[in-house]
Parts: sequence; C-alpha cells; structure tokens
Amino acid sequence: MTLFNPEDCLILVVDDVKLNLQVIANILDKVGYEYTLVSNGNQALERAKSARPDLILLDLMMPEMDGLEVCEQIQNNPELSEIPIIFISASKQQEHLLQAFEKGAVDYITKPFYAAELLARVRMHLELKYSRQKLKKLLHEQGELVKKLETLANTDPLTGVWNRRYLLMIAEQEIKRSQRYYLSFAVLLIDIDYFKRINDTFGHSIGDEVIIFMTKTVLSYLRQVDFFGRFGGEEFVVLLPETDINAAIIVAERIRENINNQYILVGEKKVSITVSIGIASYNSADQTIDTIIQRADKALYQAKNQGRNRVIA
Ligand code: GH3
Ligand code: MG
Ligand code: MG
Ligand code: MG
Repeated sequence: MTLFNPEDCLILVVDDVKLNLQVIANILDKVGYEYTLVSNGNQALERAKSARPDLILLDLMMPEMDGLEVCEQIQNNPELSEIPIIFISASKQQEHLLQAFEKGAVDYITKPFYAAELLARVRMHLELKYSRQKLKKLLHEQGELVKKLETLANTDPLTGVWNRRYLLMIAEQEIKRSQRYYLSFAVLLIDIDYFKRINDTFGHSIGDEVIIFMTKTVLSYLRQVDFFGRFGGEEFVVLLPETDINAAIIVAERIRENINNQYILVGEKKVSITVSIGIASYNSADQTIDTIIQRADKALYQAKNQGRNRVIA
C-alpha cells in the first residue's frame, strides 16, 4: 500500500552544521524526496510556516534557539502541529530523548546513523501521517453522510419542513415532558382551503409552489422552539411547546390572517389562498399524540363547515 510518492513530500531539514545538512540532503535525494534546508531555529519556524513541509528533521543542539524550542513552537501552532518532527542528535542522553518526546517529537535518531535507518523512519512517519489524514477525511465524510441521511429521514423533500414521522416523534417527547413538568402544549392542524381548485386551475406544479409559499409564511410567524411539519398533502401541523390554548389561538390567527393577506404571482395573475386551522391542547388524560390530533382534526372540520378561512379551538 503506497500512501504517497516521495516526490510529493517536502521535508524540512534543520541543522546548524552545513555538512550535516548536505549528508541528509544526499540521503533524501536517493529516494527522491523534496527537501528544504535551514541552519537555525528561527529560519526553521519561518520555513515551516511558508513551505508547510510534510515532515521535519530537526537537529537538537543548535546555538540561540535549540531544537526543543523549535519543536515546542511548532506544536503550539495549530496550523503546523500535525507536522511530524523527528529529532536528529548526537546526544544519547536519556534526558534529551525524553524531553524531545515530551515536546511532541514522533521519533529520535542519534548521530551517527545509517542512511537506511533514516529513510525507514522518515517513510514510516510519513505513512502514519497520511493514514491519519485519510482517516480524518473518512470520518468527516461519514459525519456529513449521517447528517444528510438524518435530513432525508426527517424532512419533507418539497418544503424542507419536518415530515410526519419526525413530528410524531417530537410530539411523543413533548407529551412526556408535559406530563413530567405539568406543562401544556398546543397543536395546530392547518389545511389549505379549496386546494383542489388551485391544482385544477393552475396545474400541479403551481400547486406545489403555493404549498412552499404557505410553509414560508407559517415559518415566519413561529418561534425557534416551535415545530412545524407537513402531515401529508396540503395538511400541516404546528407543535407549540409550553403554550396554552389562548396563546395558540393568537398564533393561529396571525398565521391565518397573513396567509389571507398575501398572494403569489403566477405569470400576471395573483393567486391567493386561505387556510383553516384546528387547535387542540394537551391535557393530562392524553397518553399519546393521537387523541390530541383527533381533537384538532375535529376543530378543523368545524372550521371547514363554518365557511373556512378561520380558526377553531
Ligand atoms: P378543503 O380542504 O377546503 O375542504 O378543500 P380541498 O380542495 O383542499 O380538499 P382536500 O383537502 O380534500 O384536497 C387536497 C388536495 O391537495 C388533493 C390533492 O390533489 C392536493 N395535493 C395533495 N398533496 C399535494 C402536493 O404535494 N402538491 C400538489 N400540487 N397538490 C397536492
Ligand atoms: Mg547541532
Ligand atoms: Mg384542503
Ligand atoms: Mg386536506
């Protein structure tokens, strides 16, 4: 499995001794790695920022800023902290080795070293880096996919509002919450009046546009905490948490009136619709959402019977 081509990998080599830089450069050349060479700590930080190397070979002992300091600063920079750092040092002291790893190094090679050893370690750490990146990308993609699936499973494709399944689930939670905390919540059942006529007169796709227009209007009159969903066809449900019947009537009236006052343009023609709204509110006898919806449905039926474009609670 090859995760990378050496020619695509840039290695930053830091050493205060020119000869050391040359030796390492020759070794990297054999395999075809790209490299960039610097001879002190400050240059190393600058070059790391400007060139964004894939890996850093870092001398430990350097005058002014030593390798440990360089390593620490790179680790503390979120944009650079994922670059693997391998120390190369003449020091075999355990103290140095421990400090290097504490500062975030991934490896420690002592001088003198075999060319093959250096290359093997460089290769291994580049592979690890690329597999980490790959895994991160996969996890991100998976997360995005889960979000998309959730949206697909919970929303209505035409309008983007919650679908029936999701709304019923939320409603059952609302019942439990209301039982537990002695709260009330209200349900609005909204149905477009004489919608068949819209379809018959203007066609189904204009009918769809009218439905979308209607959901936008309703949404603009709801709070963030309310749930609005399509129950089926041109019938919609609003769940109003912690809302009593009187407050629900005010919300419903506002929705009804505003839909009544607006129109959408179909060519030159103004198309306006009205809605009828049935309201019911939770009471402690309700064990499931069905009984509440049934009462809202009865109220809606009355609203239709009494001439439509009205709210009945
Ligand atoms: P009312 O509710 O006032 O009694 O009359 P209505 O004409 O609205 O009657 P009903 O509720 O029985 O009819 C609803 C119509 O809505 C029937 C169906 O063709 C149409 N419809 C349902 N879903 C959609 C949709 O997604 N798009 C379009 N364009 N029409 C739909
Ligand atoms: Mg040195
Ligand atoms: Mg209708
Ligand atoms: Mg209907």
